[in-house]
Amino acid sequence: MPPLVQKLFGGSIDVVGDVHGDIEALMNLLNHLGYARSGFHPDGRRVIFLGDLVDRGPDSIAVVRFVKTMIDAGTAQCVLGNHELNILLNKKKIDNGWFFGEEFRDQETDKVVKQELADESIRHEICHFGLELPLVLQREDVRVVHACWQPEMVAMASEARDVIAFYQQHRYSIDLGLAIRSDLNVWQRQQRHQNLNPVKVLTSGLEVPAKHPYEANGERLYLERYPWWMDYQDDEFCFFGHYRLPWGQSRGSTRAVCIDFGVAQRWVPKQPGDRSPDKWRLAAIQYPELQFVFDNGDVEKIAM
Ligand SMILES: [Mn+2]
Repeated sequence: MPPLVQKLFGGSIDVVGDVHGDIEALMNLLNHLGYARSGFHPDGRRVIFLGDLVDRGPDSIAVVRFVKTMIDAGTAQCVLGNHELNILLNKKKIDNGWFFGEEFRDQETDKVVKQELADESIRHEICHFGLELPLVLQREDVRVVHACWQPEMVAMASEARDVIAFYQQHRYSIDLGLAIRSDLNVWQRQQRHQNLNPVKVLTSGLEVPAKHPYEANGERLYLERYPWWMDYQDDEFCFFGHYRLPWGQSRGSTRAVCIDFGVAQRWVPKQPGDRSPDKWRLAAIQYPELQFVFDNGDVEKIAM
C-alpha cells in the first residue's frame, strides 16, 4: 500500500469538493473546468478530489469508477473521506445502505432515493479502491485533507501505510488509556476517540463539547465540530471539504478554504429544507487562479 501522506501534483490543479455519488454534477463540473470525458485537460491541468465520493447521491459506484480511471491515468489524486472510511470499516450508517445492497428511504419525503446498489463484487472493488487512498496530499504551497489539518496528526500519518491498521492501533491505545480513567463520562470518552486518533481527526475533524446538546438521527449528541480553520495561520493554502460551509463562513483571516457546497443536500438532506441545485452545489477551486467553478458553470473569484 502507498503511504498515507503523499506528494500533491505540481502545476495547475482543480480541487473538487465532496461529490457524494452525484455523477451528473461531477460530469457537469469537469466539463465547465475544461476536461474531456476521458478526464484529460488540454492544458495539462489535473484534478484533486477531497474525498467523500460516495453516499447519499444516486450513483456512488459510477463516481468511484470514474475517479479511479482518472487516478490510473495520472490525471487525478484523491484523499480519503470519512464516508470511505466507514465503508472500509464495514460500518453501516444511515446514508450508506447502497453499499450493503439496501435501498434508502428518505425520511423527509418517504420516497426511495433512486440509487445504484452494490453487490459483493462491487463491495470488493470499492474497498480495494479506498485502501489505496492517502489521508493527506501536500506540496510546498498547498495542503489537501478531507476534514482537518493538524500538523502532529499529519506527522503520525506519514509513518503509516495501512489506514485500517493505523486506525485500529490508535483506537486500541486510546482504549488502554481510558481503562484507568473511570472519572470520564461517555461523551468525554467519545471525544478522546475522535480527537486523539489521527485517522478520525484528518477525515472528520476535531470535536468539542456542544454548547447546547442536540438530537441528530435519533441520537442525543454532546459533541460538536470545532471550526479549526478559524485558527489556521500558515502561509500554505489548505483545501478541505466535509463541513458543508458556504464560502465566507470558512474564512477567518486564513488560507484554509472549504470546498464543500453540499451537493448531497439535493438527494438526502441532513436537515429538512430547500433542495434546489441553486443553493446546494458541487464546486472546485482552481489553483493558482483561486477561483471557484460550480457545476452550473458559475465562476467566483476569491478575494484574498
Ligand atoms: Mn466528510
